[in-house]
Amino acid sequence: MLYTVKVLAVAQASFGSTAAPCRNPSAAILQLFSAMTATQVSDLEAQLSQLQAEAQSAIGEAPDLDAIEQLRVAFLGKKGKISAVLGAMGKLPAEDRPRIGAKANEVKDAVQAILDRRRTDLQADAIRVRLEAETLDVTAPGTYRPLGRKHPLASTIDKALDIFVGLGYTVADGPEMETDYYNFEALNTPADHPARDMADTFYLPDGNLLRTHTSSVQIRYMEEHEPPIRVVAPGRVYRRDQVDATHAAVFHQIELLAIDEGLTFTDMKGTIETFLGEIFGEVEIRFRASYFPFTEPSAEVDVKWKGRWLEVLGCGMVDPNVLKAAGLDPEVYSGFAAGFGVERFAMVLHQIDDIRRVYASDLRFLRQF
Ligand code: 2NL
Repeated sequence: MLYTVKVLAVAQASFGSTAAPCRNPSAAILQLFSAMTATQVSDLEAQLSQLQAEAQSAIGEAPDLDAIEQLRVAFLGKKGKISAVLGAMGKLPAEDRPRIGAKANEVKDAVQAILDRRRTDLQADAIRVRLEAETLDVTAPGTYRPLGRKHPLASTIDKALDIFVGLGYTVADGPEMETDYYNFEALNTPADHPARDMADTFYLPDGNLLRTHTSSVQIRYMEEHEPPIRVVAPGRVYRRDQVDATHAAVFHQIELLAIDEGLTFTDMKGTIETFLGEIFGEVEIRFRASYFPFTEPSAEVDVKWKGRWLEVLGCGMVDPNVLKAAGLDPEVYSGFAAGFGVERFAMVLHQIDDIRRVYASDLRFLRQF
């Protein structure tokens, strides 16, 4: 390095002394080199050895991989110390070139080897430090996390939906705040029907209401989908009931709806028998004639449970007026629907005596499921 600077200074001085601008500066430098004495050549050799020693101690002290890289650039880089010497090689007297060149390459290889060794050592150190820092005590006691479980309402909903999905139904949901149209009007429930009484429904100041069943979801579904329709709608519903052991103001319902050409009451019976058989096991079932504004004919279904008839579900053939409201021709399409309360199912299945228990979030109760 030092040497190069010296030579350039001489070269510049020599150009400066020439009156005309020099057209071929490298020729001028060459001339200067060829005039070099034996002392200057051995000087160069000494400088190369000096460079190697310098690299050896600097690299040996390099604290990290970044420092190694900086040293690599400083010694071996394109603009590094050794390149500076190699670059000047062509300007040496021809007889000295091979020797100095060989020496320069020797130094270069030596420095590269020193760098590689130090880099490997530093990497090994880094791995050792990390391994020590990340040592895992496999004998340490674990962190206790209590195992959660499904709420009986959630597991009842899941079980019912699994069965209907197995029968080819699609699960749908919709808003809990509804318009009068989707909750009543489209379901053949006229304005003077008792279900629309202020005493049964939570009306909101803007004229909307809290849905009293999930049928509204199915009306919305019919607006968006062409038959054949197989849809099941689970969700929270609201009624202005006096809360007691068997009534809550907020409870959960699952409704199903099937619309197609040629669906009959027999299709409905088969579907409901299959579903109840899956949920309750092999139980006796009976259909009793009933009334709902949105179905005709309508029925209520009881299961023989622990020796007694228990009402569990309402159903019927979709009323032609409901089909018409959904834009379907009742001469072409028919369908059946059914609805049941999830709490009631859960209470029957798990022998829960009071509906309020399933909302109380009392772990002593919930842990049993
Ligand atoms: C019950 C009885 C029922 C329906 C719900 C329904 C829905 C549409 C059209 C016709 Cl979109 N019907 N749903 C039909 C019969 C009974 O629920 O006791 N629910 C708790």
